[in-house]
Amino acid sequence: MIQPRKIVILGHFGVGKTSLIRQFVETSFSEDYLVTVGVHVKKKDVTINNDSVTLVIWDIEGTSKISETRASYLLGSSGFIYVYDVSRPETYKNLEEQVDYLKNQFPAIPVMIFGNKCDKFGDEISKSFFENAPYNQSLFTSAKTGENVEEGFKQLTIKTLEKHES
Ligand SMILES: Nc1nc2c(ncn2[C@@H]2O[C@H](COP(=O)(O)OP(=O)(O)OP(=O)(O)O)[C@@H](O)[C@H]2O)c(=O)[nH]1
Ligand SMILES: [Mg+2]
Repeated sequence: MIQPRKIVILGHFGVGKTSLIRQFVETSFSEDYLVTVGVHVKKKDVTINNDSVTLVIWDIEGTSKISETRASYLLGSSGFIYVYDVSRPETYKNLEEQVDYLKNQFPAIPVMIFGNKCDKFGDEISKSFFENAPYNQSLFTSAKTGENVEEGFKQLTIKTLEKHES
């Protein structure tokens, strides 16, 4: 039996945390913005190499600083997803600092960075800008089209399995 994995989705307000989870768990998307207050927890089983792993996904309210997040939301996590919105610079201006904070506080826990709303890439928002440091570790996702959403959650699940095995 593989232990369930607690995954916490972090990032500024409105970057698409709830939408990414909805796309991943229910394969649906809505243009409406309903601010998350507090925390919502959803579960989904993923299959990795014929093994089923239950993800317990914590959808928390947006915050510009992780240090202001309640400690109880983060405790006991197996993985973190830090989400920014490629169309809103204020959501990635402090990205490095936020990811460093997580890595310092939780050195053993894998972190994935999602550059979300990648369906908006085009003339005004250029993908190549994000492919340069410090954003080059991001996976570009779209909760709207579903691009890389399942893939991203699966990559993180694999990382959590590697950590537990070592
Ligand atoms: N075009 C586009 N819009 C998106 C995408 N993801 C989310 N949105 C829209 O962005 C808005 C905010 O989405 P949410 O998922 O509620 O954002 P959130 O990060 O959960 O927000 P908080 O709970 O307030 O922190 C909504 O209007 C969504 O429809 C995406 O990938 N592409
Ligand atoms: Mg939300």
